[in-house]
Formats: sequence, structure tokens, C-alpha cells
Amino acid sequence: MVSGLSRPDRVVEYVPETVTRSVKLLVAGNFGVGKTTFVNSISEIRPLRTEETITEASIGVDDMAGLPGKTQTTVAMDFGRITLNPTLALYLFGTPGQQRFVPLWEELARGALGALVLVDTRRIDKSDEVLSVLEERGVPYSVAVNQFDDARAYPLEEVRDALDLSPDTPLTNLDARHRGTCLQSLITLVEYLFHRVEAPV
Ligand SMILES: Nc1nc2c(ncn2[C@@H]2O[C@H](COP(=O)(O)OP(=O)(O)OP(=O)(O)O)[C@@H](O)[C@H]2O)c(=O)[nH]1
Ligand SMILES: [Mg+2]
Repeated sequence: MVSGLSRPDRVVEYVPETVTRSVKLLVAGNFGVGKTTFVNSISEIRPLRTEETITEASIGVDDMAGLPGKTQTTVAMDFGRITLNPTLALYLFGTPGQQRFVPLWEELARGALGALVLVDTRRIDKSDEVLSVLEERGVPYSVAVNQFDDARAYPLEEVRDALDLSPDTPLTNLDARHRGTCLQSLITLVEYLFHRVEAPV
């Protein structure tokens, strides 16, 4: 059976005919947490990327700590797709991370069933605004720690406390460069969202 899960080589161009349900999801998170990397790792189609060279306008506004090699930033969105099972396609929209693009979220969040919020524990305080924006717009979310090589690995319960997440918000670990862990976090989000739809609180 054709499914994006079995097509890491990105030969799936068209949505399989078996797909009966499609869902829009955001991949959100503050500057440089790995959103573009995540969409690139997971998408079964060649993702759309809209990256530009970081300019001086970023200095003092966007926290570059721990990102010595970062020269590009997303200026509109990332777009990718994954057929999670033969009947379900996920459309992934990666948000831009720079502070100046927050207003653009209004459009991007429209129609999204939920969001996966990536966090970098070295700059965890910068995630607060992203979570607030989603809460204000009523977009349910799960959170995933993108574990960078030189970042200390914290127990997830400490991360939950630091972000003041509610007990039912799913919290996972991933490496945005590795498809398997990305997929696991995405499945956790989808299960959470579908459970909410079936049993609204
Ligand atoms: N070591 C490590 N590096 C990563 C990981 N994920 C992303 N990176 C690197 O971190 C940098 C930032 O990643 P991006 O994917 O551009 O982050 P982003 O969230 O899309 O950034 P903006 O669009 O600028 O907000 C890049 O140089 C990536 O190669 C990871 O899991 N581990
Ligand atoms: Mg990006």
C-alpha cells in the first residue's frame, strides 16, 4: 500500500487515491529551533522552503545563542506533506521564527487543526511567546524538545514545568535531523488532536 511512511526517498508526488482525510498542521517554534530541518526530514515530497540570508536586522532581536553556523532563516513558510496512513494526509506548514514575522501567523494558522511546537532547551524562555500566540488563536498543540548535540538533556518533566504546560499536553523528544523521531512526535500530536475531536472537553 502506498504511504508516505514507506517513501522516505520522496517519490510520492501526488496524494495517493486512498486518502480520504487531510489535515493542516503547523510546525512552530521560536527562531532557529529546527522547524525547516524538521519539515525537510519528514516530508514525502520535496518541501517548499523560503529561506533568505539573515541580515543585521536580526541582531539583538533574534537569539542566535547556540547557532554558530546559522546563516539562513525562513521568511514565509516551509511546506511539506506526509501520508501518515493510506487514508490520512498531513500538510505541514513550518512557521518563520524571526520576531518580525509573528503577525504572519494569523494567515498561516487559519484552518490548522493543531501545531507541533519545537523547543530548544538552551533558549527555552523564547518559547513562551509562541505558546501564547497559539493559545490566543485557539490552536491546540503538542511540544517536542529538539535535542541539539551540545545542549544539556533535561528530563521532560523539568521541561514541562519550565514551559508551564498542562498535564495533558503531549511532550516528546526528537532530533529534527532524524526522520524516525520526527515521525513519532507527529503521530503523538495527531493522536492527541483526534482524541480531542472525538472527546471534546
Ligand atoms: N545539532 C543539531 N542541529 C540542528 C538540529 N535541528 C536543526 N539543526 C541546525 O540548527 C540550525 C537551525 O535549524 P533550522 O531548521 O533552520 O531552524 P528554523 O527553526 O527553521 O529557523 P528559522 O526559520 O530561522 O526560525 C540549522 O543550522 C540546522 O542545521 C538538531 O536536531 N541537531
Ligand atoms: Mg526555518
